[in-house]
Amino acid sequence: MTTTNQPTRRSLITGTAAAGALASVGAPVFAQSAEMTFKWANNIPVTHPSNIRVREAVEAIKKESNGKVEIQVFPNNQLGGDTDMLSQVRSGAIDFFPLSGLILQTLVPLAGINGLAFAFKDYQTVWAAMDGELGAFIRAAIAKVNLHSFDRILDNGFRNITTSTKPINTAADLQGFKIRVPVSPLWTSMFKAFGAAPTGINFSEVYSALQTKVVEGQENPLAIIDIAKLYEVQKFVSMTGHMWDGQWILANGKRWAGVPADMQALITKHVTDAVMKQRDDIRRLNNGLEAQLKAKGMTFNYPDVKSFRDTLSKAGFYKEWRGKFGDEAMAKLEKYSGKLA
Ligand code: X2X
Repeated sequence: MTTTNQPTRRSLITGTAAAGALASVGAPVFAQSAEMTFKWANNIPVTHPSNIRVREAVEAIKKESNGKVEIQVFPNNQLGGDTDMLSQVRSGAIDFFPLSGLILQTLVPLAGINGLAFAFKDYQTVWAAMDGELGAFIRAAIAKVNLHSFDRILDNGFRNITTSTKPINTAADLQGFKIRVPVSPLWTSMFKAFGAAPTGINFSEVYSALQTKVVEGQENPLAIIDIAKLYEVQKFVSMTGHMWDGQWILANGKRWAGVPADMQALITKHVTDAVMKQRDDIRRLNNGLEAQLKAKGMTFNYPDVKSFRDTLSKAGFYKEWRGKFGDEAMAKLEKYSGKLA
């Protein structure tokens, strides 16, 4: 089986052999010059803007540090799925790891708050909140578990539902629907409240879960649907835009604290620059992706979101999460989103 969004055995072996060959040529040079070597790992295919911009940042950091700071990037779940990588960044086995706040929620409950369904009406509101008071409040909670989080969050995007079986037009179409969600309490709760049958699966397993019909559908931004080639195993895109999701760039707290201040500043500068460019890339990608995905055989529909919001309200979804996040946090969110009920 060759899936495009995860390394096959063959590509892993070839990759290792290639790395070995390179190492025998290049390693002594790096070993002598790099004073600090870091591992950066993520869940996203190499062609995604997150990885393109990170590679640029890594180059710039290496150059401006005169080769002292070397960051190795392991994309596409090479080091394991998200829940695995979260353990690794905590233990120090990896140093930098971009992760959805909603998946981080298993460790930092508050980090899922931006995923409350239909909280953000547009990107302007998203960035005002996440670069403003709401984001600062979330990062303070992240710092408490000894993870450093860079100030600017990567865009993943507004999420839409795809299926192999039928378009989702109203919330009623989700009744009993077998859908993959990321491993996260808020995501599972949301789709249960819709009446669906959600299963928490790491992104590393999503393509094959869809291909083997373990689940009928999933939800993701258009950029992911395209870049991870989910159109090969899904037919319908229902533009629910039910939540906005981004990735906090996390660093192992102890390792980060040990990096000299000037090097911290250099890394932060280029990481921030990469994030701002990545946001712009995703915005531009989104504009052309519907036409591209249609050309690849997908059928689009634009549901009225009212039935989805009403279903969540009736199921007590907002009430439950208001209780869990607490009034202070909800006030920070609602400053941007308006009242959620
Ligand atoms: O796992 C997903 O669906 C993804 C790729 O969107 C996240 O990183 C949350």
